[in-house]
Formats: sequence, structure tokens, C-alpha cells
Amino acid sequence: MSDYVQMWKDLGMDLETHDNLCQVLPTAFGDVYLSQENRPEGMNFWDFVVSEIHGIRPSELLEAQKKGQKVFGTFCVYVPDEVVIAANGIVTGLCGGSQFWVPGGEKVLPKSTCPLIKASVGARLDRTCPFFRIADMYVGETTCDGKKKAWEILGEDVPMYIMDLPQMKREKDIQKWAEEIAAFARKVEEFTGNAITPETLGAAIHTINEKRKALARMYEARKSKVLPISGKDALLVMQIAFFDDPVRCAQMTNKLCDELEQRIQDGVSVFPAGTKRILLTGTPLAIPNWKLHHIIETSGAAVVCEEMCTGTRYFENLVDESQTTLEGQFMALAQRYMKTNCACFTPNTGRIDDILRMAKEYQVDGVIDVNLKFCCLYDTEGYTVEKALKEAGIPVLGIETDYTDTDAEQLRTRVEAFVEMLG
Ligand code: BJ8
Repeated sequence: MSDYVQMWKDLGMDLETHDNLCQVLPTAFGDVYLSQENRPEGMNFWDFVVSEIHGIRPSELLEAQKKGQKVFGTFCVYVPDEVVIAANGIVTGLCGGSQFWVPGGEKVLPKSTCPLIKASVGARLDRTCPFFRIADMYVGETTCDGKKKAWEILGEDVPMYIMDLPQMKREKDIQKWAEEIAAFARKVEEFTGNAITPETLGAAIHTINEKRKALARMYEARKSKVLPISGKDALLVMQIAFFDDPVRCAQMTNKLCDELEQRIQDGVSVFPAGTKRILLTGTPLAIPNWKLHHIIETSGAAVVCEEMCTGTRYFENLVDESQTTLEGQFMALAQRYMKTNCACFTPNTGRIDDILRMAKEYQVDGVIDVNLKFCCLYDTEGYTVEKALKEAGIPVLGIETDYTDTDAEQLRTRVEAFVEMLG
């Protein structure tokens, strides 16, 4: 990635500290990813993107900015990309998934904040992530308390717009979310200088639906008894999907899926027959958080599905494309986004239904409920999740972890015992 040094300098990044990240990432990626056997050839694209993660996409974003496009950084799957794209803007994910950024976040946040928030704030304030430097505006949302307060700190440093997400799913809440999306659209129009019309919003809705369909197709392949792709590889595709151009992302995912479907037909599996199938549920796994997948898949099991925002919550449910007015489209967006089941909602029974449904669809042997340390929402909801699974006779293991490696061996012991218990 050394070709990008000048770009990072121009972005005002702390090059010395950033160098440390550039040194450890390839080794971590090699250990976790390149050690796998029989990977689909279609993964070459995603490997390439990771190898250039702080170079290739950031330089594309800078080129787009030179042509007048605005870049919006987001942290949550409730923020509708479609609205930004309709105004010729670009969306990039900004969640931090590495311990590398956590100490930077702890300079301003309580230590008892979840690592995802600490890493995101640290990446910005320590100037060690180009995406955080490039985004012209950040879009936050009122999901959890930690994030709400973090926006106030980030807002001192960068233009910040916050969407007020309802915490219940009554008719009036969906209506309120449609109004919130309409207000966001006005802000985006003002910030980009481009009008959003039913035509541009309709086209953007179609683009993002196509990306959702491609990701859903990859997950469909993971339902097969013949597993054509590892959980680690599928996770990588999901993580990059938050950063990549949506049209290219759909194209490359569909290309990968052609190969996966062929593999299923030919009986080519990346795991031996009888490998235990695990559904992961819980808090998101932002790039480069590959810790739990790696532990599970080197402990005799395979991750076949993630009921997470870096998983099914990102692509399930399409937006109705038949609306022809902005009002109708904002409501269609609100209806689709409010079908996402995050623990910040009460009640959140839809998530329990999803988990039970997915356990069947993906033919899982057991579920691991993973919670990022200090995420009170998912930690508390773990009670309901685990109770429902036990009642359904599905083995479940609850895990709490962070981005450090200090608990890796302890986690491995627990995961191995769980897999063994699955028989
Ligand atoms: S829709 S999961 S992306 S809010 S893990 S920061 S909740 S303390 S990330 Fe999330 Fe949107 Fe929900 Fe998904 Fe807070 Fe919990 Fe941390 Fe979290």
C-alpha cells in the first residue's frame, strides 16, 4: 500500500501510527484467510480489496470528490443509502473493527464503552483511517446511548447529521421514520446541491435492491449441505459491501455466486461432510474483526449464517420499487428499514423469529450468541434469545468478547467444548 503515502499525507493522516496498522494487517489477513484451503476463485477480488483497503477505494472516493461528489460516512444499517445515491452522493461505512483504534477512542470515551464505538471514534481522532478523513459528512443515528454521545464528540471535528430512529415499531413509528427519511433527503439535497427526484430515488432504490439480492444469493448458497464457501469468506464479502461501490459489489458477488452454485452442483465443499453448522447472532463484526469466525472454523465447525448487521440484517427485505412519488418512496424505504430487527427496539420479538427461522433454513446444529463487551442492548436481549433457542431445543452458547486477543484461548476452549457437545 506504499503507493498511497502521498494521498494519506494529503489527507492529514498520522503516517507513523498508520504504518503500524499497515504492517500488522497483511499478517493477520494471511493467518486467518490465506491459510484456508480450496477457497473459491471469486474470492480473489475481495482479497485484493483487503490488500489495498486503505488505498484503492479511498483513491476512488477522492477522485469522485474532485468531480464534485460528496461522501457520506455511516455507522448503522438503518441509514438509507438510497437517499444519498439519489443525490449523486456516495456512502461509505465507518464502523471500526480493530483493537488498533480502541485506545484512541478511550482518550475521550469511558473505557466501559463498546469497542465498536471506541474504535470508530479513535480512528477519526487519531487520524489513522482514510475513510474517516475523506467523508464530507457523517450520518449518525439514535440507536444506542454510547453512539448518541459519541456523535456529540465527533461533531466537534466533522459535520454530523443525526437521524432520530424510533425505538418501537407501531404504525406511527413507521410514519415518523418516513418523515425522518424525508428530512434527511432535504439535508442531502442541500449538502450536495443536487435535487432528489422520484426518478433518481427510484434508480437508487433499484441499485441497492440489486446489491441486496446478490448478497442474499450468497447466503442462499450457504444453506446447502455442500458448503461452497467458508463463513470467514462470506463475512469478508459482507464487511467490504459496506465500503464498496454498490454496483460493483453486486456484480462481483453475483460472479462469486455463479461459482458457488456450480460448486454445490459438483459437490465441492470447503468443509468435510458432517462438520457442525453454526449460526452466529448478535452484535456486528466490523472489518477487520475476524476473531470469532476464525476460532469457530479452526475448532471443527463452520459458520453458515450471521444474524447480524454484517449479515442478514443488511440485505433481507427489499424496498418496494413500484412507488412513483417521493412521498410513496420515503414510506416504502421506511417500511423496509423498519423490518430490520436491532436490539435497540422494544419489543424486538422479530429478531427471535428471525433466529429461529434461520436456524431451520440454514440447517444449523447450534447457535452462538455473541455480544461485544459493554453493549448493554444485545447483552440484555441475550436472555430472550437464549431462552427461545433452548425452548426450541437448539443448543446455544452465549459469548461476550472484545477486539483484543487476550480471551482467544479461553474462547477457543469454550467453542471446542460446545462443538464437541453438538455430537
Ligand atoms: S442496527 S446493531 S448497526 S445500532 S454494539 S454500537 S448497539 S453498544 S452497532 Fe448497530 Fe445499527 Fe443496531 Fe446494527 Fe451500540 Fe451495541 Fe456497540 Fe452497536
